[in-house]
Amino acid sequence: MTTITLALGDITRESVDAIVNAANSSLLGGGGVDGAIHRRGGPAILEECRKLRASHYGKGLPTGQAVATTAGELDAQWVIHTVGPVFSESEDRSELLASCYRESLRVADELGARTVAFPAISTGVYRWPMQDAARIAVETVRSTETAVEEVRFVLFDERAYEVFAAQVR
Ligand code: AR6
Repeated sequence: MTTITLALGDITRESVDAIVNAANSSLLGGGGVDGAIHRRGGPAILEECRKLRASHYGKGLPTGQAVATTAGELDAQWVIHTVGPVFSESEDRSELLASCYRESLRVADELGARTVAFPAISTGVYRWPMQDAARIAVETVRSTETAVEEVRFVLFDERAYEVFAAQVR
């Protein structure tokens, strides 16, 4: 049974087994959550991302997939990098966003992670409307079979927190 909890603030301050990163296919860093995780986690994470690029993802990590690295100096054992879809008005990419949550939990299970913190994937640079993103996130976690005991959604501002809180209630 997975419990969903919510937190307000910076995901890089969380103490969990695994922190999920809203990355891009390059796996080589960026802005938003991705930038914050690499800044606070230190160079070990980027180093492992580079190795993963070279060994497995020459063309980049495909959208909707997830892969783990060390968490460097973060208070976690692993960072699970997943690539959310860019929001589109003309094409329904919900399945790809759901896949990010499912695949991240699958990787968490492989690692043996019991507590996992997620940001609101795709709701920043990738422009996914918060309410729809929250619905997909919560529905997907609730319908995924996993040994993860706690999924903690870490929301960066109060509005996002309220939107997720309304979904969880
Ligand atoms: N802790 C928790 N949430 C955060 C933090 C933080 N430290 N910083 C931002 N957010 P985004 P995306 C929220 O843009 O939309 C990067 O450049 C933010 O308010 O980080 O999936 C990558 O390299 C928003 O609600 O990720 C990709 O190129 C949510 O996290 C691209 O952005 C996601 O915003 C991915 O875009």
